[in-house]
Amino acid sequence: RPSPTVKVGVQSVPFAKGQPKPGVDHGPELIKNTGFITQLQEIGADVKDYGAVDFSRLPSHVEDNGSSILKHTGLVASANKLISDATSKILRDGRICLNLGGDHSIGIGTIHGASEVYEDLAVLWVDAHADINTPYSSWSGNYHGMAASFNIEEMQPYLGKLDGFSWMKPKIKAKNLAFIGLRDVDDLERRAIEMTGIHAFSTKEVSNLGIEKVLEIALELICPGGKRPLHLSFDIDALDDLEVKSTGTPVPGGLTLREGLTVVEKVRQMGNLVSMDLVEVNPWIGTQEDVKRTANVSKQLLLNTFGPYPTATMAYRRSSCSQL
Ligand code: NNH
Ligand code: MN
Ligand code: MN
Ligand code: MN
Repeated sequence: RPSPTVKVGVQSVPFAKGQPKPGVDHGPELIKNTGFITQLQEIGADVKDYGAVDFSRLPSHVEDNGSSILKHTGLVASANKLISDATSKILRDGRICLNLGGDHSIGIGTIHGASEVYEDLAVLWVDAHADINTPYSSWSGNYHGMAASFNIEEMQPYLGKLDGFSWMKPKIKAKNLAFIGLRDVDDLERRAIEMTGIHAFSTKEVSNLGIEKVLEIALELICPGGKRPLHLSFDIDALDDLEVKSTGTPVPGGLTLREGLTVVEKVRQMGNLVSMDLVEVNPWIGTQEDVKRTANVSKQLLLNTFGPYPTATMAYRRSSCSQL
């Protein structure tokens, strides 16, 4: 009965330069301080802490090209090369790689690293935003809003040649990526989604169909039969701004915590998860209460992703509801 031991490798990815707000590089520390690793170990998961991706040799500051609105291109590029290599290494150790961000620009490297090890990787991108801007379409110049496009094959013609990114070999096909939770998408991002045929489920689909159905459809589209390896990129702002306040760009009308938990539970059930990001947790935003709540929500998500017995199943077993 006990599910086979999950083997997880956790790495902190304290990178904040993909967006303007300081503090998101302290996300990993906040999430780790919830004690989720010990809690998972106590229920039988094999979790190894790999510490933080080593950014010590990154320059602390790189002058941006003054004629461009793009922010910290050089840093984002070199950080993601390190992230990609670190991710591949954990995967080659035979563990699921759990990346604690950091802002979502780290998805450039985590997905690249995972797709180097697992050909045919599918990506489930859970986010209020599509993060499919290009260096040309982005109005903000923030790389966390472009992370998806960097790994999508069909987006390559639109990215142009950027200094520092020549190491990237994008391998994700648009049809193998699905968005869930979208509700703040730029016009040019809509165009990119339509043009490439990426599967996109906004919060409207979630309320119309229900999260279970949306997941069933999305997962069957990107990894039919659960056969393709899966990367889950979970931006905490996918959840409603009432659930999560300590994040850089909260958006109202989002997923409830229960819906978020259903996402990770379904993914776990499918059994093909190879890597996961949990990003945009920023302990420098909000009140102490907000930070506590955001940390706790993050912990719940991780426990229900990797815990052999999700809290829901426990409650169900203990109750006398078996006749249902
Ligand atoms: N679409 C906007 C941009 O390109 C916002 C992205 N912000 C995010 N993404 N938080 O998850 O900058
Ligand atoms: Mn900082
Ligand atoms: Mn994002
Ligand atoms: Mn987002």
